[in-house]
Amino acid sequence: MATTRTRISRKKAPATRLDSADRFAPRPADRFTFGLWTVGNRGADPFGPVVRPPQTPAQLVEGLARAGAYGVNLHDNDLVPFGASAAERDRIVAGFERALAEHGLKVPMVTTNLFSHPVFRDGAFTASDARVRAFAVQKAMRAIELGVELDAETVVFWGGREGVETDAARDPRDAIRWYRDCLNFLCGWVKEQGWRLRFALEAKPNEPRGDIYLPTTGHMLHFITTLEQPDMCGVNPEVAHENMPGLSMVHGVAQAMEAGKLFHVDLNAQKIGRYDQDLRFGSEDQKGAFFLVRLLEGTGGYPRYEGPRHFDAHAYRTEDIAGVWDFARGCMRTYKILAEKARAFDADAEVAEILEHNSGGSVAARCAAVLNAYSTARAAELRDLDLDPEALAAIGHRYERLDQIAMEHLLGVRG
Ligand code: GLT
Ligand code: MN
Ligand code: MN
Repeated sequence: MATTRTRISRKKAPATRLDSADRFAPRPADRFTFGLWTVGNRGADPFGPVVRPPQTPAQLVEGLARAGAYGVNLHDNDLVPFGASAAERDRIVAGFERALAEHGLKVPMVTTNLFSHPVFRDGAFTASDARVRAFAVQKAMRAIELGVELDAETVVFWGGREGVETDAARDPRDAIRWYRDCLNFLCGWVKEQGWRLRFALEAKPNEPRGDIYLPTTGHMLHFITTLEQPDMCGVNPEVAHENMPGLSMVHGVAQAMEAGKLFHVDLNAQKIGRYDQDLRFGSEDQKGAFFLVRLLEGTGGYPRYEGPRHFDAHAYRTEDIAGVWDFARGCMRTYKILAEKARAFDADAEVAEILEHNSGGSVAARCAAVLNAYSTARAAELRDLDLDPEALAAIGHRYERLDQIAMEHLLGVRG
């Protein structure tokens, strides 16, 4: 009986009818994207096999368009099986392009699977054997050509196998140098072709390797400054990857934005300290998700992030195919709900008043101006400033109140 009711209510909840009146309904203009590997995830985990039937790339494109997404991203082998002949590849890509055109979906990002095939079990760009590194670069070149064919703007590099279980394997400085050499090679090649592509490097601290090189967005940001074409390269931070080791996604993304390096973003959810869960966006740590959306939308200041909002997540293993689309709609709706909450929070007069209280008034403005850039005169002026640490220390900052206001916006009782 319960099953029947569920089935009936699913049929009776026509996404289209509800959505037309629903301000949180995802629309292509929101620029939401998913990977073929996300909505195509079949629920296998290290302890059990797949639980959902396969969906073809064309079915996934159709489902995403119906759900209101803007685009679909892919690994080379999400679309073209490893080892396919050139003719087979061309046939598959042509069919996929027809599906994209029919449903009006874009492919803003492509990436290379440099982690599944056993050839990469000692790494791809950082493998000790240069033949493996050369094969990895070859494979990335073919994936980039596919991206160019599909009109992608961004190429993501997630080095899932770039790491070790034991540092007896190699000197990590060799790994970092080989990583750099491979990226320099690919940047040089892309530049020579005249393609306007950008590379987005995605960090992860561990899993599947015991330790992955360049484990955080911060590590990646520095590594990029050592490349031959640093302007071509930015980062692709992922919520789960920053949260696994207990770091703040908001701070990693903010650092990337401030450096002009947020080229892509992987949205999902994660409980701190666990394996990479890739949960529905906003389904854990709603406050973290709220401040992340606020940052991306720019409601608290600074320019908005204009790239696609990509969800690198998948449905719970409990779900059937209908549940996969519940999952996808959930990611997008939660993003839009949080964007509305962020706008309300930043338009809240009491928020503005508390932030103003903490900025310290006219003497503080003078201090900020002095600190803005060093000069001999400013150093002298700074020395003469009459600052009373005891008086400053006595000021309460009202963050309990401010955070409670954020909570009340989030919980839907304010704004
Ligand atoms: C893989 C990984 C993701 C990366 C994808 C891009 S593949 O699913 O867990 O975080 O973004 O290679
Ligand atoms: Mn990711
Ligand atoms: Mn992940």
